[in-house]
Formats: sequence, C-alpha cells, structure tokens
Amino acid sequence: MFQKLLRSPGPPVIGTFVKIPALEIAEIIGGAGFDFVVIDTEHALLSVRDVYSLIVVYSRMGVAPLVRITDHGYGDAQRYLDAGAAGILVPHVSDATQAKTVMRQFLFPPEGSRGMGYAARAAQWGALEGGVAEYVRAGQEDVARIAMIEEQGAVEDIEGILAAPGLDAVFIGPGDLSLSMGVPGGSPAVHDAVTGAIEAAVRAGVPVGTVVAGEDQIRLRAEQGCRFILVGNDTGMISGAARRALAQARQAGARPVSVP
Ligand code: 3PY
Ligand code: MG
Repeated sequence: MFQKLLRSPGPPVIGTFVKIPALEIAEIIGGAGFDFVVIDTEHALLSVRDVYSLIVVYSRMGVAPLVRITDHGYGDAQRYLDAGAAGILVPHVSDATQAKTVMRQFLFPPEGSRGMGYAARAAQWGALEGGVAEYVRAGQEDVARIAMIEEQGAVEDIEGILAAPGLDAVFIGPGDLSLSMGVPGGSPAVHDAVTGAIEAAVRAGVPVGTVVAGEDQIRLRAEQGCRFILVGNDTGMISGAARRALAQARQAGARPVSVP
C-alpha cells in the first residue's frame, strides 16, 4: 500500500508521526486524510499491543501504518510486520554494512532471514487468498524497508547504504543529523547535508523522505524529489492547538467589549 504510493507519480505523500496510543486520536488523525502515519516506538512509550491496535485502526481507515522501531533489532519489528505494518523505519543506520545486516532481517529467505508467520494478521489469520506464496510475496514486495540517515557518517556513506539489498527507501532525519554534526538544527550546514542526501537518493532512484516544518520547506523538499514527507506529530498538533486556543481566549478576555 505505502510502496505503491511511493512509486506513483504526482506530489509526495504526506504523513505524520503518531505517539499517542488512543483510538480517538487515531480516528482524528486518520480522518484528517493523511496518506500514511509513522507509529513512533523510538520516541514514545508505546507497547507492542499499542502498536498493534494502531496498525489495525489506521489500516482499516485506509492510512498506511509504518512503524519506527527502537533500534536495529528483529524481535518486535517482526511482530509489527506480521501485524500488517506497511513498512518499518530503522533509526540510525550508520553505514552500508549496517544497512545490509538490518535489511536482511526483514526479507524472507533466500535473500534474508525473516521468519514465517502464516497464522498472523498479515496473512489474514491463515486465510489469505493465494496462501503462503502470497504472504511471502507481500512480505518481500509490499512492505517498505526504510533506513533512517541521521548521522554524518551515514551521509558520507550514503551511496553504499542506498545499494543495500532489500532497502526500499531512505528517510533523512535532520534533528539527529544536526546533533551528529555538532551544529544547531536549521543551520545551513544541516540544510545542505539533507539536500545532498536527498540528491544522492534521487540519483540512485531510491525513494526518499524527510520531516519538515513550514510550507516553504515542504515545497523545497518536494521540488528536490522527496516522495514522502512527514509533518509534525499527534502530540505536537494537540499541544499547538491547545496553546493557540488559550492564547486567543486570553487575548479576547483582556480586550474591552466594544458597545455599539
Ligand atoms: C530526526 O530528525 O532525527 C528524526 O528522527 C526525525 O524524526
Ligand atoms: Mg532521529
């Protein structure tokens, strides 16, 4: 589902990070019409069961649910894939060797070492039309395996990372990149490093995405060739809306009522 979106022509697909394991928030975010979400286990205290519920709700709403995993491990990620996640984002992939090792885990043999879970949700509880062959095909072809490029060394080794077997896309993380470069986020050096990584991915024909703030950045990254763009997260949207509502109320309350 997400793989198809990545490869379809037209403007980039738009998603947001999800950190709140409430079905109400999932229906609000999903109902807003995002193309995809990234359920964020790296920076939010989501249990495996939370992730599972969010995958089910978002996929039922036609919003592709990806999961950002906590590290380079296989265990929970395998469960998310068997739960029907449309893709996995792997944080901090530092070089080509790591990219190869990590991606292998999410490919079925002979290319990789992912385990068979035919009784799982991804195989419609064993009733998938097309049987085991379709479960394996979908696992190889329809799931997006995405490496996050968010360290200076990763930007330097980007050509090698892009060539890793099984890698379907890369996501450039400007926040951690700025920390790794030792310069403030939003500085020209970070901006240029992100641009360079995007250009390398476009040259290699690998779909690339990033996270942005503001319309100008969205326009720029779309023009540069980003195929998927993340705008904010559910917690930030609630926080922003709450602060705006309160500020407006305080401002209005402090103004004298004008009597005609
Ligand atoms: C980063 O910018 O480091 C990210 O991980 C984006 O969420
Ligand atoms: Mg990061």
